[in-house]
Amino acid sequence: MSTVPKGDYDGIRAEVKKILKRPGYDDGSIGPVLVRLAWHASGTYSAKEKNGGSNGAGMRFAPEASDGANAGLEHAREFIDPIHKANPWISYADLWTLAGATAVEAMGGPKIPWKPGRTDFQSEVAATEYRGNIDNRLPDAALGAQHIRDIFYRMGFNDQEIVALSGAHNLGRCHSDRSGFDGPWVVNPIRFSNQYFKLLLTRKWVPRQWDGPFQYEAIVAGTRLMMLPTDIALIEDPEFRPWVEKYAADQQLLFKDFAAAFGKLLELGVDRDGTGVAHLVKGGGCPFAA
Ligand code: CCH
Repeated sequence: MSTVPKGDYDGIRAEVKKILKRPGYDDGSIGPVLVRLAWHASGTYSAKEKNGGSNGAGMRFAPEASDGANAGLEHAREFIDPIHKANPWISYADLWTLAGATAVEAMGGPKIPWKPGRTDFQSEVAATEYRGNIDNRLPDAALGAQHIRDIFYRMGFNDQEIVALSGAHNLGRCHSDRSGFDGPWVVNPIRFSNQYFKLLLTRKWVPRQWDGPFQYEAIVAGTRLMMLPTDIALIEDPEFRPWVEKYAADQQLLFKDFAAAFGKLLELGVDRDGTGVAHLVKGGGCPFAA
């Protein structure tokens, strides 16, 4: 791991790219789990309550770290930690979001707009005091379209953005020891493309007969692929489905819309001052904040 000059974010991108390949781990890349880390760090945001989001990197502490929805993300945080050790000038909150953005790009996806300036909570007390209760803010894969809307509308996304963001399930896989679900969505899960949308529309997805949680499956090119109930909701819902069809037909459109929506996700709750710093001092006075 190399040390790069303070403020050299392209240098950090290069460091992230260096560690993505990992033979023996999942499908040979830690890229997908880094994308999930960036998403779960950001996806706690509430536009109404104006709390949650990536600023602060609260997932370093309980209760966020031990939230069941974040099971497995300790691996992502460990994978990325050596970059922070070598470059302690970057905040964890910036590093996690930049790593997710970089991973998408390195796996063949679009360039994600990303800006630095996030700061880190210094302690669990600071995180709790500043954030308030942000439990149960992430989606439950066993539920349907109404739940997806409740979760993503809370963050300020619309139906089109929800479907575009779901395109991230072109990457990675479910792990029975993390979420309980099992398997990848596409045949090559370390390459970003619109395959996920194509497969949603063209395969016959049937309930998997197994002891695990309810999920769908289809055998494609000899590989058992999966869909979550929330994935299938995207083709069953009359407002979501046209977007699935558009993205299945037009990968360029997906790349453009995914970049915009993922970039927006990483910015949620990041309020910078005139110098570009997103402070964690609410009203200028929280004694616990960074
Ligand atoms: Fe997701 N996702 N996700 N997801 N997700 C899982 C894995 C990944 C839901 C559930 C799950 C987004 C939206 C949703 C990724 C990116 C995004 C898993 C398996 C579940 C369950 C976890 C495990 O077992 O390891 C649900 C529900 C929703 C919405 O309703 C969005 C939005 C994004 C990013 C933009 C990525 C990447 C993975 C693969 C992680 C890995 O380790 O391979």
